[in-house]
Parts: sequence; structure tokens; C-alpha cells
Amino acid sequence: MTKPTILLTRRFPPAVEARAARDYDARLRQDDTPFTAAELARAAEGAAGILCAAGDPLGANAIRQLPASVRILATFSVGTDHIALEAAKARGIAVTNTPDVLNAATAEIAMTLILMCARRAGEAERMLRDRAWTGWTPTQLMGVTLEGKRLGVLGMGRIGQTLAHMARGFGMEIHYRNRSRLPAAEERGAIYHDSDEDFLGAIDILSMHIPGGEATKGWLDAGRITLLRPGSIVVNTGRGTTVDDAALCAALHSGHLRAAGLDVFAGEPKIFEGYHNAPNVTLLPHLGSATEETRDAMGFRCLDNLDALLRRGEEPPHRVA
Ligand code: 8YV
Repeated sequence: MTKPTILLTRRFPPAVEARAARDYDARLRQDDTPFTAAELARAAEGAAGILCAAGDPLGANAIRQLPASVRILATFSVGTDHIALEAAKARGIAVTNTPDVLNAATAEIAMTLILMCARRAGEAERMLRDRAWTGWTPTQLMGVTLEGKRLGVLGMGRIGQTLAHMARGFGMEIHYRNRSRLPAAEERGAIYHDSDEDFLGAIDILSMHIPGGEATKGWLDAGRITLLRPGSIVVNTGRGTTVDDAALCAALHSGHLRAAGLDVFAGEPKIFEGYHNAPNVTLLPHLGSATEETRDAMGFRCLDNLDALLRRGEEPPHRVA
């Protein structure tokens, strides 16, 4: 039996590329820069599946240009906001994602940012690198301790719940805002809020885990930031588009917010200019899922989905469109 052809749009972990090459006529890339829409269409000529990632051109226009051979887009991400799902549906192209396998890694990055913000680790590290440390003092770089603080999880899905579990280990009290209240077994004592006002006014640290897209664009705007208590911390590991960057920067400069930790940005890899000189912001380059274990598991999940449709003619297990 001839192997189906798939295109891998980026360089993926070696174990993922090896499995792809074993089971498919796999088009691997040496160059790791994202294709343009026209390049993607050309590279996918004759391919039945595309293993793609965030940053690839998968808007409606690019999907319309894909060759007729393409039956499935398996994205190496849980988020699908970079893909025009309706356009894929209209073309009869299945879309799959990689839920669950990145819960721990992404929650770890949220916890990293919470710790860095609370303990001013970014500022402190920059001070040493700048050769600006003149010696220990009793009041130098005082942060806040996490024990007893109220963590507000916005979007209590799988990643949010994993973070809540970690934060309980630091002695934090968990509050959450979600589309709907979770069953008690998943809530595990976390306090549900049915309005943004209640939620934002009740917490010390906001951790954002909501998807991107039109519905959540600019969710954390000036009005909602005002609802946070003075001295609060904001962390975002979901999607950058959910934050109004100018409003967040203004609240950092005014001191209304103690600190912010961001792993995701609108318009990545460019970031809002104001973040470059805000002293109390910690910036990471979208590291959420970047562990060896997780990136292998994400790639294998993509291949499981491709296998289901292209090698066995079955419904892919993680189909989102
Ligand atoms: C991905 C992510 O690795 O899964 C997601 O939604 O944000 C990341 O962890 C990245 O988007 C590459 O596709």
C-alpha cells in the first residue's frame, strides 16, 4: 500500500518527524520559518494532510488556496484561533488539535510567571545582569508571598484546573470564572463567581486561560482592570489578543497593578512597544507547551489524528471542525 503524503509546515521534535517519516511519505522542512499562504499552497500540492502550527497562514484566504488533495489540518496546538474553521469546513477539510497533553507544561509556565511576578524575579535578574546590584538591604526588591493569596483562574478548563492544583500546594485560595460552574469533583473547593465584577474584586492574582478569537478580544480592558484590587498581579498564558495592551501598561505604570507576567502576545512575535520599558512586567516568548515531553506528545497527538483519517479512514479523535 502506498503511504499517504503529508506536509509538516515547521521543524518538529525529532521523534515526531521520525514517526511521520516511518508512516507517511512525509515532506519535512529544514527551514523553520512560517510559509506564506502561496508557499503553503505550493508545498501542500498532492498532500492529504498538513501537520501545522500557530503562526502558519491558515486564515480563510490561505485555506481557499490549499490544493484539493488536502483532507486534514492537524494543528500542533490546543488553540485553533489561527485557523479559519468555517473556511476549512466549507472546503470539507477536517481540523484537529492537541488537548490535554500540554496541561501540565502550560500550567507550569503560568505558575512560573506568578512566582516571578510575586517575587520580582525578572527585575532582580535584570539588576544582576546589568551589574547594578550594590548589595543586600532589608527592603530590597520586596515582593509578596503567595501563601494565603487568592488566585483567580479565568477559564477553569483543563489547564486552569491543573494550575489550581499546583497553586493549592502554595497555600493559595482558588477562585474561578468560567462559562459554567464545574461539578464539585472538578471544583475541588474552588470558589465560583458568576460575574466579572465579583470575580475580579475578590482576587489578588488573575491568571488568564481563555481562548483567542473575536469573542474574547480585549477582554482585560481598562474597565475590568479597574475592578481588580490595587496591587493585583495579572498573568496570561492563553492568548495575547484577550488583553488590551495599552490599558495593561497604563495600569502597571500607575501602580494600580503590582506586576504582570505574559507568555502570549497579540501579533506575535512582535510585542506591544510599551512592554519593553515597563519595569514590573515579565515577558516570555510563548513557552507554554515548550517541554520535550509535551512537544513530543503534541506531535504524536497530531499523528494519531492524521493516522485515523488518512491510514484507517476513521473519524480523528480530536476533531474540532
Ligand atoms: C503551541 C499553544 O505550542 O497549544 C497552544 O495553543 O499556544 C502552544 O502551546 C503553539 O501555539 C504552537 O502551535
